[in-house]
Amino acid sequence: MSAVVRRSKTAKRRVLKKAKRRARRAGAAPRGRRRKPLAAAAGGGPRWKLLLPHLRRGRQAVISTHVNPDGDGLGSQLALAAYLKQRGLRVAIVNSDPVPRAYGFMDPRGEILTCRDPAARRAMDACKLLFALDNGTLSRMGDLEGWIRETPAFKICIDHHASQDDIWDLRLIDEGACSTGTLIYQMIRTLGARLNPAQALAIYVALITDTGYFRFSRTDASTYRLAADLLDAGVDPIWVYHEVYERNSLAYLRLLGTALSNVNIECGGRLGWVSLSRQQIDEVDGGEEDTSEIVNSLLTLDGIRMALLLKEMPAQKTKVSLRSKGEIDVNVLAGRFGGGGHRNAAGILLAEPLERGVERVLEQARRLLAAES
Ligand SMILES: [Mn+2]
Repeated sequence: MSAVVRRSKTAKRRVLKKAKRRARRAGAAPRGRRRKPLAAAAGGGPRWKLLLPHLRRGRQAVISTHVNPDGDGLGSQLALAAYLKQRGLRVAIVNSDPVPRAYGFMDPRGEILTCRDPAARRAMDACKLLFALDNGTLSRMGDLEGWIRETPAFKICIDHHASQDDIWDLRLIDEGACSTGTLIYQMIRTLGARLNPAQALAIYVALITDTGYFRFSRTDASTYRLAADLLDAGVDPIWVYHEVYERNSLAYLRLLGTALSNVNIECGGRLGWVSLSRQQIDEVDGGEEDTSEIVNSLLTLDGIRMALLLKEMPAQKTKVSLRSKGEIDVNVLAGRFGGGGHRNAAGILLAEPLERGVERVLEQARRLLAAES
Protein backbone atom coordinates (compact mmCIF):
# COMPACT_ATOMS: atom_id res chain seq x y z
CA MET A 1 0.00 0.00 0.00
CA SER A 2 2.67 2.47 1.07
CA ALA A 3 4.82 1.46 -1.89
CA VAL A 4 1.94 2.35 -4.19
CA VAL A 5 1.48 5.73 -2.53
CA ARG A 6 5.21 6.42 -2.71
CA ARG A 7 5.33 5.50 -6.37
CA SER A 8 2.40 7.71 -7.24
CA LYS A 9 3.93 10.64 -5.36
CA THR A 10 7.19 10.24 -7.24
CA ALA A 11 5.26 10.01 -10.48
CA LYS A 12 3.38 13.19 -9.62
CA ARG A 13 6.63 15.00 -8.84
CA ARG A 14 8.04 13.81 -12.13
CA VAL A 15 4.99 15.10 -14.04
CA LEU A 16 5.26 18.43 -12.24
CA LYS A 17 8.99 18.77 -12.96
CA LYS A 18 8.41 17.88 -16.59
CA ALA A 19 5.56 20.39 -16.86
CA LYS A 20 7.77 23.07 -15.33
CA ARG A 21 10.53 22.33 -17.80
CA ARG A 22 8.10 22.37 -20.69
CA ALA A 23 6.51 25.59 -19.44
CA ARG A 24 9.92 27.27 -19.38
CA ARG A 25 10.65 26.08 -22.89
CA ALA A 26 7.19 27.07 -24.18
CA GLY A 27 7.40 30.63 -23.05
CA ALA A 28 6.66 30.69 -19.33
CA ALA A 29 10.09 32.26 -18.96
CA PRO A 30 11.19 34.49 -16.10
CA ARG A 31 9.44 37.85 -16.27
CA GLY A 32 11.00 40.56 -18.35
CA ARG A 33 12.04 38.27 -21.16
CA ARG A 34 10.07 38.29 -24.39
CA ARG A 35 7.79 35.29 -24.55
CA LYS A 36 6.67 33.55 -27.66
CA PRO A 37 2.97 32.79 -28.10
CA LEU A 38 2.15 29.19 -27.36
CA ALA A 39 0.36 27.10 -29.94
CA ALA A 40 -1.98 24.25 -29.16
CA ALA A 41 -0.39 20.84 -28.74
CA ALA A 42 -0.13 18.85 -31.93
CA GLY A 43 -3.03 16.49 -32.45
CA GLY A 44 -5.22 17.73 -29.63
CA GLY A 45 -6.29 20.51 -27.31
CA PRO A 46 -4.03 22.82 -25.32
CA ARG A 47 -1.30 21.44 -23.06
CA TRP A 48 -3.14 21.77 -19.77
CA LYS A 49 -0.30 20.41 -17.64
CA LEU A 50 1.61 23.63 -18.33
CA LEU A 51 -0.75 25.19 -15.81
CA LEU A 52 0.30 22.98 -12.93
CA PRO A 53 3.42 24.87 -11.78
CA HIS A 54 1.32 28.04 -11.46
CA LEU A 55 -1.55 26.62 -9.42
CA ARG A 56 0.09 27.03 -6.03
CA ARG A 57 -1.96 27.00 -2.84
CA GLY A 58 -2.65 30.42 -1.37
CA ARG A 59 -1.92 32.40 -4.54
CA GLN A 60 -4.39 35.11 -5.50
CA ALA A 61 -5.97 34.51 -8.89
CA VAL A 62 -8.21 36.89 -10.83
CA ILE A 63 -10.43 35.49 -13.58
CA SER A 64 -11.83 37.87 -16.17
CA THR A 65 -13.60 37.76 -19.50
CA HIS A 66 -14.57 40.15 -22.31
CA VAL A 67 -16.89 43.17 -22.19
CA ASN A 68 -20.62 42.36 -22.29
CA PRO A 69 -19.94 38.94 -20.79
CA ASP A 70 -21.95 36.08 -22.31
CA GLY A 71 -22.93 32.60 -21.18
CA ASP A 72 -19.61 31.13 -22.31
CA GLY A 73 -17.43 33.74 -20.62
CA LEU A 74 -19.37 33.64 -17.36
CA GLY A 75 -19.82 29.86 -17.30
CA SER A 76 -16.11 29.35 -17.92
CA GLN A 77 -15.26 31.79 -15.14
CA LEU A 78 -17.48 30.10 -12.56
CA ALA A 79 -16.27 26.60 -13.44
CA LEU A 80 -12.60 27.61 -13.35
CA ALA A 81 -13.05 29.57 -10.10
CA ALA A 82 -14.49 26.52 -8.34
CA TYR A 83 -11.60 24.37 -9.58
CA LEU A 84 -8.92 26.83 -8.44
CA LYS A 85 -10.59 27.13 -5.03
CA GLN A 86 -10.53 23.34 -4.69
CA ARG A 87 -6.77 23.57 -5.26
CA GLY A 88 -6.44 26.09 -2.45
CA LEU A 89 -5.98 29.29 -4.45
CA ARG A 90 -7.70 32.53 -3.53
CA VAL A 91 -9.97 33.50 -6.40
CA ALA A 92 -11.86 36.57 -7.55
CA ILE A 93 -13.99 36.81 -10.69
CA VAL A 94 -13.66 40.33 -12.01
CA ASN A 95 -15.23 41.76 -15.17
CA SER A 96 -15.55 45.15 -16.75
CA ASP A 97 -19.35 44.85 -17.05
CA PRO A 98 -21.96 43.42 -14.68
CA VAL A 99 -23.64 40.05 -15.24
CA PRO A 100 -26.51 40.42 -17.75
CA ARG A 101 -29.93 39.72 -16.28
CA ALA A 102 -30.37 36.50 -18.29
CA TYR A 103 -27.35 34.93 -16.55
CA GLY A 104 -28.08 36.05 -13.01
CA PHE A 105 -29.31 32.54 -12.12
CA MET A 106 -25.78 31.17 -12.61
CA ASP A 107 -24.37 33.30 -9.82
CA PRO A 108 -26.80 33.12 -6.90
CA ARG A 109 -24.08 34.06 -4.40
CA GLY A 110 -22.97 37.13 -6.33
CA GLU A 111 -19.41 35.88 -6.83
CA ILE A 112 -18.92 37.76 -10.09
CA LEU A 113 -17.67 41.29 -9.41
CA THR A 114 -17.04 44.31 -11.57
CA CYS A 115 -13.68 46.07 -11.36
CA ARG A 116 -15.36 48.96 -9.52
CA ASP A 117 -16.10 46.72 -6.55
CA PRO A 118 -13.68 47.32 -3.60
CA ALA A 119 -13.26 43.55 -3.10
CA ALA A 120 -12.30 43.26 -6.75
CA ARG A 121 -9.74 46.05 -6.38
CA ARG A 122 -8.14 44.28 -3.41
CA ALA A 123 -7.90 41.03 -5.38
CA MET A 124 -6.45 42.87 -8.39
CA ASP A 125 -3.79 44.49 -6.18
CA ALA A 126 -2.79 41.11 -4.71
CA CYS A 127 -3.12 39.23 -8.01
CA LYS A 128 -0.34 36.76 -8.88
CA LEU A 129 -2.23 34.84 -11.55
CA LEU A 130 -4.52 36.42 -14.11
CA PHE A 131 -6.82 34.34 -16.31
CA ALA A 132 -8.47 35.86 -19.38
CA LEU A 133 -11.22 33.56 -20.59
CA ASP A 134 -13.06 33.49 -23.92
CA ASN A 135 -11.04 36.46 -25.14
CA GLY A 136 -7.41 37.23 -25.88
CA THR A 137 -7.90 40.72 -27.28
CA LEU A 138 -6.99 43.49 -24.84
CA SER A 139 -9.30 46.05 -26.41
CA ARG A 140 -12.24 43.78 -25.57
CA MET A 141 -11.44 43.82 -21.84
CA GLY A 142 -13.16 47.19 -21.33
CA ASP A 143 -12.16 49.01 -18.14
CA LEU A 144 -9.79 46.16 -17.21
CA GLU A 145 -7.52 46.82 -20.18
CA GLY A 146 -5.14 49.24 -18.44
CA TRP A 147 -4.82 47.09 -15.35
CA ILE A 148 -4.11 43.94 -17.36
CA ARG A 149 -1.40 45.78 -19.27
CA GLU A 150 0.25 46.95 -16.04
CA THR A 151 -0.18 44.11 -13.55
CA PRO A 152 2.95 42.04 -12.82
CA ALA A 153 0.72 38.95 -12.44
CA PHE A 154 1.39 35.91 -14.63
CA LYS A 155 -1.12 36.13 -17.46
CA ILE A 156 -2.90 33.11 -18.87
CA CYS A 157 -5.33 33.20 -21.77
CA ILE A 158 -7.75 30.31 -22.31
CA ASP A 159 -9.80 30.83 -25.44
CA HIS A 160 -11.28 29.52 -28.69
CA HIS A 161 -11.01 32.75 -30.71
CA ALA A 162 -8.56 33.52 -33.49
CA SER A 163 -7.28 37.03 -32.84
CA GLN A 164 -4.96 37.35 -29.86
CA ASP A 165 -2.76 40.06 -28.42
CA ASP A 166 0.83 39.23 -27.56
CA ILE A 167 0.56 40.08 -23.88
CA TRP A 168 -0.17 36.61 -22.44
CA ASP A 169 2.54 34.62 -20.68
CA LEU A 170 0.74 31.37 -21.41
CA ARG A 171 -1.80 30.85 -24.17
CA LEU A 172 -4.03 27.81 -24.04
CA ILE A 173 -5.99 28.13 -27.25
CA ASP A 174 -8.08 25.76 -29.31
CA GLU A 175 -9.85 27.46 -32.19
CA GLY A 176 -11.64 24.23 -32.97
CA ALA A 177 -13.47 24.16 -29.64
CA CYS A 178 -17.14 25.15 -29.76
CA SER A 179 -16.85 27.09 -26.48
CA THR A 180 -14.33 28.14 -23.86
CA GLY A 181 -16.47 26.19 -21.39
CA THR A 182 -15.58 23.02 -23.32
CA LEU A 183 -11.90 23.86 -22.81
CA ILE A 184 -12.35 24.44 -19.07
CA TYR A 185 -14.07 21.05 -18.85
CA GLN A 186 -11.18 19.45 -20.72
CA MET A 187 -8.70 21.18 -18.42
CA ILE A 188 -10.44 20.09 -15.21
CA ARG A 189 -10.67 16.47 -16.40
CA THR A 190 -7.09 16.39 -17.73
CA LEU A 191 -5.76 17.70 -14.42
CA GLY A 192 -7.64 14.94 -12.65
CA ALA A 193 -10.56 16.67 -10.90
CA ARG A 194 -14.30 15.94 -10.95
CA LEU A 195 -17.05 18.46 -11.60
CA ASN A 196 -19.47 19.49 -8.89
CA PRO A 197 -23.11 20.24 -9.94
CA ALA A 198 -22.51 24.02 -10.00
CA GLN A 199 -19.54 23.59 -12.33
CA ALA A 200 -21.56 21.26 -14.56
CA LEU A 201 -24.31 23.89 -14.79
CA ALA A 202 -21.80 26.64 -15.59
CA ILE A 203 -20.20 24.60 -18.38
CA TYR A 204 -23.58 23.54 -19.76
CA VAL A 205 -24.66 27.19 -20.07
CA ALA A 206 -21.34 27.97 -21.82
CA LEU A 207 -21.92 25.09 -24.23
CA ILE A 208 -25.52 25.82 -25.19
CA THR A 209 -25.12 29.58 -25.54
CA ASP A 210 -21.97 29.44 -27.69
CA THR A 211 -23.39 26.74 -29.97
CA GLY A 212 -26.79 28.49 -30.21
CA TYR A 213 -28.31 25.37 -28.68
CA PHE A 214 -26.31 22.88 -30.76
CA ARG A 215 -26.86 24.53 -34.15
CA PHE A 216 -23.71 26.54 -34.96
CA SER A 217 -20.88 25.27 -37.09
CA ARG A 218 -18.59 23.74 -34.47
CA THR A 219 -21.29 21.52 -33.02
CA ASP A 220 -20.33 17.86 -33.40
CA ALA A 221 -20.77 14.53 -31.69
CA SER A 222 -18.37 15.51 -28.91
CA THR A 223 -20.58 18.51 -28.12
CA TYR A 224 -23.54 16.21 -27.48
CA ARG A 225 -21.36 13.78 -25.53
CA LEU A 226 -20.21 16.58 -23.27
CA ALA A 227 -23.83 17.71 -22.82
CA ALA A 228 -24.74 14.15 -21.81
CA ASP A 229 -21.90 14.09 -19.25
CA LEU A 230 -23.14 17.37 -17.81
CA LEU A 231 -26.70 16.06 -17.53
CA ASP A 232 -25.27 13.03 -15.73
CA ALA A 233 -23.56 15.47 -13.36
CA GLY A 234 -26.92 16.94 -12.42
CA VAL A 235 -27.85 19.64 -14.95
CA ASP A 236 -31.60 20.08 -15.54
CA PRO A 237 -31.81 21.09 -19.24
CA ILE A 238 -35.47 22.17 -19.13
CA TRP A 239 -34.87 24.56 -16.26
CA VAL A 240 -31.72 25.97 -17.90
CA TYR A 241 -33.55 26.57 -21.18
CA HIS A 242 -36.27 28.44 -19.33
CA GLU A 243 -33.74 30.55 -17.42
CA VAL A 244 -31.65 31.47 -20.46
CA TYR A 245 -34.22 31.82 -23.24
CA GLU A 246 -37.65 32.33 -21.74
CA ARG A 247 -37.16 35.26 -19.42
CA ASN A 248 -37.03 38.04 -22.02
CA SER A 249 -38.38 41.47 -21.19
CA LEU A 250 -41.29 42.91 -23.14
CA ALA A 251 -38.91 45.65 -24.34
CA TYR A 252 -36.66 43.01 -25.89
CA LEU A 253 -39.57 41.32 -27.69
CA ARG A 254 -40.74 44.68 -29.05
CA LEU A 255 -37.19 45.48 -30.20
CA LEU A 256 -37.05 42.13 -31.98
CA GLY A 257 -40.36 43.02 -33.67
CA THR A 258 -39.05 46.42 -34.75
CA ALA A 259 -35.87 44.85 -36.13
CA LEU A 260 -37.63 42.08 -38.03
CA SER A 261 -40.20 44.40 -39.60
CA ASN A 262 -37.42 46.74 -40.82
CA VAL A 263 -35.04 44.17 -42.25
CA ASN A 264 -33.30 45.05 -45.55
CA ILE A 265 -32.57 42.30 -48.04
CA GLU A 266 -29.83 42.65 -50.66
CA CYS A 267 -27.53 40.64 -52.91
CA GLY A 268 -30.35 38.50 -54.27
CA GLY A 269 -31.54 37.56 -50.81
CA ARG A 270 -28.13 36.52 -49.52
CA LEU A 271 -27.56 39.56 -47.29
CA GLY A 272 -29.99 40.66 -44.61
CA TRP A 273 -29.32 43.66 -42.40
CA VAL A 274 -31.09 45.96 -40.04
CA SER A 275 -30.09 49.09 -38.19
CA LEU A 276 -31.58 50.20 -34.89
CA SER A 277 -31.41 53.87 -33.96
CA ARG A 278 -31.36 55.17 -30.40
CA GLN A 279 -34.86 56.48 -31.00
CA GLN A 280 -36.17 53.05 -32.01
CA ILE A 281 -34.50 51.50 -28.99
CA ASP A 282 -35.78 54.15 -26.59
CA GLU A 283 -39.34 53.98 -27.99
CA VAL A 284 -39.69 50.43 -26.70
CA ASP A 285 -37.67 51.22 -23.58
CA GLY A 286 -34.98 48.78 -24.72
CA GLY A 287 -31.92 48.35 -22.54
CA GLU A 288 -28.38 47.42 -23.50
CA GLU A 289 -29.15 43.72 -23.32
CA ASP A 290 -27.56 41.34 -25.71
CA THR A 291 -29.11 41.62 -29.16
CA SER A 292 -27.36 38.57 -30.61
CA GLU A 293 -30.63 36.65 -30.79
CA ILE A 294 -32.05 39.39 -33.05
CA VAL A 295 -29.28 38.93 -35.61
CA ASN A 296 -29.57 35.16 -35.30
CA SER A 297 -33.28 35.46 -36.19
CA LEU A 298 -32.31 37.10 -39.50
CA LEU A 299 -30.30 33.98 -40.32
CA THR A 300 -33.49 31.89 -40.41
CA LEU A 301 -34.51 33.51 -43.72
CA ASP A 302 -34.36 31.04 -46.63
CA GLY A 303 -31.33 31.62 -48.84
CA ILE A 304 -29.55 34.05 -46.51
CA ARG A 305 -25.74 33.86 -46.22
CA MET A 306 -24.89 36.84 -44.04
CA ALA A 307 -26.84 38.88 -41.49
CA LEU A 308 -25.90 42.17 -39.84
CA LEU A 309 -27.38 44.11 -36.98
CA LEU A 310 -26.14 47.68 -36.57
CA LYS A 311 -27.11 49.38 -33.35
CA GLU A 312 -26.66 53.05 -32.56
CA MET A 313 -24.77 53.40 -29.27
CA PRO A 314 -24.36 56.45 -27.03
CA ALA A 315 -21.49 58.86 -27.84
CA GLN A 316 -21.73 58.51 -31.64
CA LYS A 317 -20.73 54.86 -31.67
CA THR A 318 -22.16 51.94 -33.58
CA LYS A 319 -22.24 48.33 -32.50
CA VAL A 320 -22.30 45.76 -35.29
CA SER A 321 -23.17 42.09 -34.87
CA LEU A 322 -22.24 39.90 -37.82
CA ARG A 323 -23.36 36.36 -38.61
CA SER A 324 -22.75 34.15 -41.62
CA LYS A 325 -23.18 30.65 -42.93
CA GLY A 326 -20.62 28.25 -44.31
CA GLU A 327 -17.34 29.59 -45.62
CA ILE A 328 -18.21 33.29 -45.48
CA ASP A 329 -15.76 34.70 -42.95
CA VAL A 330 -17.25 37.59 -40.97
CA ASN A 331 -14.28 37.46 -38.58
CA VAL A 332 -12.06 38.80 -41.35
CA LEU A 333 -14.63 41.48 -42.15
CA ALA A 334 -14.87 42.50 -38.48
CA GLY A 335 -11.07 42.55 -38.26
CA ARG A 336 -10.92 45.34 -40.85
CA PHE A 337 -12.80 47.54 -38.39
CA GLY A 338 -10.92 46.49 -35.27
CA GLY A 339 -13.49 43.88 -34.26
CA GLY A 340 -13.31 40.12 -34.17
CA GLY A 341 -14.86 36.80 -33.24
CA HIS A 342 -15.22 33.64 -35.27
CA ARG A 343 -15.75 32.81 -38.94
CA ASN A 344 -19.54 32.69 -38.58
CA ALA A 345 -20.08 35.13 -35.69
CA ALA A 346 -18.25 38.37 -34.97
CA GLY A 347 -18.73 41.84 -33.56
CA ILE A 348 -17.45 45.38 -34.08
CA LEU A 349 -17.66 48.51 -31.98
CA LEU A 350 -17.25 51.41 -34.41
CA ALA A 351 -16.31 54.88 -33.18
CA GLU A 352 -18.57 56.34 -35.85
CA PRO A 353 -22.22 57.41 -36.03
CA LEU A 354 -24.80 54.88 -37.22
CA GLU A 355 -25.29 56.16 -40.77
CA ARG A 356 -21.60 56.21 -41.59
CA GLY A 357 -21.12 52.86 -39.88
CA VAL A 358 -23.89 51.26 -41.94
CA GLU A 359 -22.36 52.61 -45.13
CA ARG A 360 -18.83 51.38 -44.48
CA VAL A 361 -19.65 47.96 -43.10
CA LEU A 362 -22.26 47.23 -45.78
CA GLU A 363 -19.79 48.09 -48.53
CA GLN A 364 -17.41 45.44 -47.22
CA ALA A 365 -20.21 42.93 -46.65
CA ARG A 366 -21.41 43.28 -50.26
CA ARG A 367 -17.86 42.80 -51.51
CA LEU A 368 -17.41 39.65 -49.46
CA LEU A 369 -20.65 38.21 -50.85
CA ALA A 370 -19.73 39.22 -54.41
CA ALA A 371 -16.45 37.34 -54.04
CA GLU A 372 -18.37 34.23 -53.00
CA SER A 373 -20.75 34.07 -55.96
MN1 LIG B 1 -16.97 31.68 -26.49
